[in-house]
Amino acid sequence: MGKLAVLSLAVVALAVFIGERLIALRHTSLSSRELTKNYLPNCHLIEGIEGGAEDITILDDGLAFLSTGLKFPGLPSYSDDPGKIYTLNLLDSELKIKALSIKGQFDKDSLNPHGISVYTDDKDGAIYVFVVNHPQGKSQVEIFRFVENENALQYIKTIKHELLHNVNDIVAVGAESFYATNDHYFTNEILKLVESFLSLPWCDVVYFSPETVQVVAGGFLSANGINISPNKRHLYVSDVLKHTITVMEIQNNTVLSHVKEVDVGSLPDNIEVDRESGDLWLGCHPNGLKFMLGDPNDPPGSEVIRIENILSEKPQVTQVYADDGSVIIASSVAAPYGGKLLIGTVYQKALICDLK
Ligand SMILES: [Ca+2]
Ligand SMILES: [Ca+2]
Repeated sequence: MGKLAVLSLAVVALAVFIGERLIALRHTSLSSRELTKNYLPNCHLIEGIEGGAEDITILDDGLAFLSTGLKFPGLPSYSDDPGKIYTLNLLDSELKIKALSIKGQFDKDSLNPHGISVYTDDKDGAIYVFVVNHPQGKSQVEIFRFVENENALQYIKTIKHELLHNVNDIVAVGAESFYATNDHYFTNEILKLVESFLSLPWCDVVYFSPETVQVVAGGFLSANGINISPNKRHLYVSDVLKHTITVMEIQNNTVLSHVKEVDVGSLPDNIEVDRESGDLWLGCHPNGLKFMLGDPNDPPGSEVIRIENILSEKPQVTQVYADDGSVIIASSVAAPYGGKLLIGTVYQKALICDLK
């Protein structure tokens, strides 16, 4: 075969490969999906949140923690201020956010908070707040103790580890231990794009404790959310590019067994779990292409999905809220409490609605 023929074949093969990838990515991003509005009653925007509340979690007594102001490579940022953690008391009719002050040797200006989780120590009632932080684009986990009477966070420690390289979300399982998800395998921005383009399932879940750090689950295209069942027996991991929630049973801290995957038909981000019913609440990106483009004239929408009876033969997957972006853009978390639903977004606003 002549050189020209070999070259022609190579070009054709490359064109076929790129064509196949583009079709696959259209499916992965649900890029042709249009949303029908499905609003909840009595929704209003949370005053003071303009630069996103990527993750939210709520204590048993109705006090919500909001991780706000994330700046993430490739995504818009509507605020130049450093990130902040706020509380919001859902039992207070005012529903006003309060910034948590940070005490101790912590560089507040570098706070770029992403996933959060709270852990209550049964022994003394101490509440620990775990925050994924990306100062200067790096990945680390900050552990604070919540000082309720001062609405403050007492800085305890920063955890860095080579396995915690692209941390997106965490779930705390002890005062110093947690599971974390990585949303990419590579740390180089160009290689991250290659990873996504090739749909490499190389993302993982890492268990961390002062004694052990190890990968405990893998095979994810991009693991963007994690949480635990109320009885602490099952872990849930969202794969935003596979549109699934993976359920794993915790045999012991570092041994997880795969139970199932539940398809949600949208790009799921963070997971909150209703303590009483065990239902999963997912902040989802209904159209991944619009999410990546972030065009304010054709904004990504928002979608909230609930999964009931996830361990049963037939989990019920229900859309609770859908918005084409005209109310809130790029929802990433939905946290229910006492008949209300708090919805946070990656880089824009936050909304509170009644559930009925
Ligand atoms: Ca979280
Ligand atoms: Ca996330």
